[in-house]
Amino acid sequence: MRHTTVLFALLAPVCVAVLNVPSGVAQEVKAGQLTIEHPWARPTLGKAPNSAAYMKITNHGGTPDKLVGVKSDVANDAQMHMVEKQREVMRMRQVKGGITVPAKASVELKPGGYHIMLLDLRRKLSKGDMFDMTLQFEHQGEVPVQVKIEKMGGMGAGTMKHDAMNKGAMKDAEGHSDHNQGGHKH
Ligand SMILES: [Cu+2]
Repeated sequence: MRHTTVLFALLAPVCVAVLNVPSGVAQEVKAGQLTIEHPWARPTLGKAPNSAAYMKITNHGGTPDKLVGVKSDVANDAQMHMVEKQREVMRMRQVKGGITVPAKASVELKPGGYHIMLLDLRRKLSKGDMFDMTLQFEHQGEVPVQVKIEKMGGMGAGTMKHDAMNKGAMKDAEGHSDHNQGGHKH
């Protein structure tokens, strides 16, 4: 896939330039055949230990890629999560094996669906601030993005019982209820 390498080389400087846009401008990061749009996370309430990050990932290429990992200095652990309906209750679970972005398609991480759970935060997340996050894709490799901390609009999370998790699935159930309530209170 020689042309892909060349394309990436051409896009790399653009990527750096995009990362330097002033805060307040919606972020869009290009990396190879992928575009990452509007990475954002919820501010923490009080001493809430966790938060969640969202974004839209578009794959312009002819082959699928997969988000297989996430890292950020802002949290001791970052996991991919999915919200799903089980017996009329919305629950979330960790996504094992990654989130596939099909060829010529987009996957949106948004409240009520896929999200990146930021666990055991090292600092408070305040509205208007930004932090760095590194996305790890199966084919594209590492893609750094800057995540803007924003309050969520009316996106329907009020219908969700996000804290009703499978017992023992994770050690952060408390934090999840904070994360959940954050969506309701805003
Ligand atoms: Cu979650």
